[in-house]
Amino acid sequence: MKHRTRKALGKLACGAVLALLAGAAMAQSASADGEIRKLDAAASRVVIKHGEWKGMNMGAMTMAFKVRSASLLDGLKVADKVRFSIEKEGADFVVTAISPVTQASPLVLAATHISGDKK
Ligand SMILES: [Cu+2]
Repeated sequence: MKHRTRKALGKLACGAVLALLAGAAMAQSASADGEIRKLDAAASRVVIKHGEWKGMNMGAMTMAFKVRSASLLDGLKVADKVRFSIEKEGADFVVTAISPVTQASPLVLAATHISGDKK
């Protein structure tokens, strides 16, 4: 009887560890801002220059990503500033979402407005 109880507990603990590992794997996604350096829709790849990325433990670099679907690259072009999300799949970083970031920041818009008022 005692043996049985211990075995059951062992199984339970093992399940809990697996759940924790699964949770850690799912947490391997992040988003960042970058600039498109290269587009290859046919190969579902994109090369993005990104700044320091603390969440992913990376310094500033230019790196290649797979994209989940080539259609994610529709309407994008080299030199576009983008915000993108990635997920780690094995050894690959896969882009799951990517969209252009508008060039004019609120600060620039404010400056334009002030100079406009002076006229
Ligand atoms: Cu990187």
